[in-house]
Amino acid sequence: MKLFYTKQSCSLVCRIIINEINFPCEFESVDLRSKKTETNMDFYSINPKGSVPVLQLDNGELLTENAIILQYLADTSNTISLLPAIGDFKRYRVLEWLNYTATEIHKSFGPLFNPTLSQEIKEQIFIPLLKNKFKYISKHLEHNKYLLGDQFTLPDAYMFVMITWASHFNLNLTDMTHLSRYFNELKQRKSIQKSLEEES
Ligand SMILES: N[C@@H](CCC(=O)N[C@@H](CS)C(=O)NCC(=O)O)C(=O)O
Repeated sequence: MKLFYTKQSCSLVCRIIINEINFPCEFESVDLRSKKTETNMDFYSINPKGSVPVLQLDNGELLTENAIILQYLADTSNTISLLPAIGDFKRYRVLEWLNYTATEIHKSFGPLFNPTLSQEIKEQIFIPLLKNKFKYISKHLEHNKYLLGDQFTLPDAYMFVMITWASHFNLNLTDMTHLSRYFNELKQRKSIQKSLEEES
């Protein structure tokens, strides 16, 4: 198995889960500007969408879309603590948070990465929108250690990476005490520390 990744991007979420389940995996970096991989392959030939993450399975199959790769990893390794099995309603609660993180949080960062938008527009429109979403999450975390209560599950890895992005855009979250507590605890997690070291 091989993960095509870019340092500090959303592919870090897949690396965290790979480390969480201790799956043997190779890693090949991708330069998202030139769309070339570390071994000089044209990245579009691997993923015509041009985005990381991509998981290459041992049979050559290429799987894209972060939230789907995460489900594949949890299901294939049978790690029901990360994603409960089919038949357990809790599975849909995990997927509910996973989808929210991918579609509402991750995608809301899009305009902040856009170099054609002025800093003023980012600060007046897009940063407050994201901050409101983080406020909702912080409130949820007031009575929950993780997004799903006492159990670390797939969306926690995703949310961790999203919170690391916030600091790159001067999105000050320090007044959100429950979110800060959650982030600081996640930073201590072995799989997260290992992943951060591997991408430092
Ligand atoms: N829908 C994709 C989006 C992934 C995505 O946004 N990847 C970013 C890095 S975080 C990327 O590769 N951007 C470069 C591009 O799309 O050209 C997913 O959920 O996996």
